[in-house]
Amino acid sequence: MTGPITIERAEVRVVRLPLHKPFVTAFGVQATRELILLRLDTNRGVGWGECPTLPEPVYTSEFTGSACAAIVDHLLPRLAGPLRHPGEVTAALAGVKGHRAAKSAVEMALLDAWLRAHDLNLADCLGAVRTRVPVGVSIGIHERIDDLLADVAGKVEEGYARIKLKIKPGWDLEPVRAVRSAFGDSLPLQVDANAAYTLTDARHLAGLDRFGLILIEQPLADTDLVQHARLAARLETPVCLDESIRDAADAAAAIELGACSVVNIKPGRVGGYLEAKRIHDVCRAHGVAVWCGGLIESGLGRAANLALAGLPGFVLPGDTSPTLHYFPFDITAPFEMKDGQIDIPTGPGLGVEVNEAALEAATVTVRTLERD
Ligand code: OSB
Ligand code: MG
Repeated sequence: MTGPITIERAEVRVVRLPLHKPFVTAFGVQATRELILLRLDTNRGVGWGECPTLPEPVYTSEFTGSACAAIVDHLLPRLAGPLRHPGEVTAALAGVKGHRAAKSAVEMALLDAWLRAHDLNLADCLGAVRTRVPVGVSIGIHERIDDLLADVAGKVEEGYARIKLKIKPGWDLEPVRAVRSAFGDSLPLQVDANAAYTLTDARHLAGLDRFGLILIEQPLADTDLVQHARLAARLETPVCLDESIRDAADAAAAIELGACSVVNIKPGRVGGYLEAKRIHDVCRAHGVAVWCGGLIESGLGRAANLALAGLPGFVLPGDTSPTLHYFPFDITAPFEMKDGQIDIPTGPGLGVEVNEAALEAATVTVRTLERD
C-alpha cells in the first residue's frame, strides 16, 4: 500500500526521566533527563519521534524550550500538506535554519509512521549490514579518581566494548593514567572534551598520546575547524569531531581540512537520520571512520540510533548503552546487552513500542495540536 502521508494530529510532550546519578561533562551537570517526545497521528497510522535537546543551550545552541517552539510554530506548520515519502521532510523544512534536533524529532516520527505503514524496518531502510552492534559507554567527570575507577570497574564487568571518559581542563591526564594503570593497555578507551580546550593546550593534550587512546573527541570549540586541523597535526591520538559537525557539508569540509580522522554521528545533532546517513556516506567515501554518538535518549531514540549504527561505515563502538544504564525505568522495553553487543530492533518502524503507563509517569507537559 503506498500513498501520501498526512499529519492529522500532533502531541508534543516533555518527559523527565530520573538519572541514577548526575551526568557531569565540561559543559555542566545534568541531574535528570528532560526529553521531548513527539507523537504524530497520520492518515497512515502513528509515529514517534524524540528530540534529545538539553534544558539549556550548553551542548549546541538548541534547548528544550527552543525545540518545542520550533516544532510547534515553525516545523509542523510546514508539514501541513501530504508527503509522498519521509525523504521529502528535508526539503519541506529546509527554509528553517538550524533547529536540527527539533527537525530530527519531526523526521523521526514521520519515518516511524511511514515505515510502519509499509511494514518496513528502519535499519533495513537505512542500509544496515549487521544485526547487532558493539556498545560503548560514556562515563562522566568524577570528583575523585577512586570513584571513577569504581565506576569504570563496574562497566568493564558488564562487558562494554569500549569506555569513553569525559575530560576537561584539570580532569584529563590523571584520570586517563589511572584508568590505564588499573585496567591495562588493552581496554578500548577514548576521551571526550566537549570543546573545553583551545589550541594553546596542544602540548598538554599531546600528553595523552602515550595512553594509546582510540580517539579524542571534540577537544576545541565547535567552530574551530582550522584549529582542529592544526591540533590533529600535533597529536598522535586521532581527533574525532562531535559538536563541529552539523551536516554532511561540515563533514566534507572537516575531512578536506584534515580537522579530524573520525566523526561522531548523532542524528539529534545533525537534523535527523537521513542527514546522519549522508554524513556516513561522505565519511565512508573518504575512508573516515564513524561511530554513533548518543544524547542520553530514551528507548525510542536509542532504538533508532542502533539501526543507524548497523551501517557499514560504523566501525567503532557507539554511545548506545542500554537506557537502564542511565535511568531507573524507560518508556520502551529495555535493551539487553550481551557480550558487549545489542541487537538492532527488527520490528516495523523504529522497532520498539511506547509503554503508555511509563510515558504518563514521566510526563511533565503535553501540548496537542489538531489539524484544522
Ligand atoms: O558529547 O557525546 C557527548 C551526552 C550529552 C551531551 C553530549 C554528549 C553526551 C554523551 C552521552 O557523551 C552519550 C550517551 O548518550 O550515552
Ligand atoms: Mg561528544
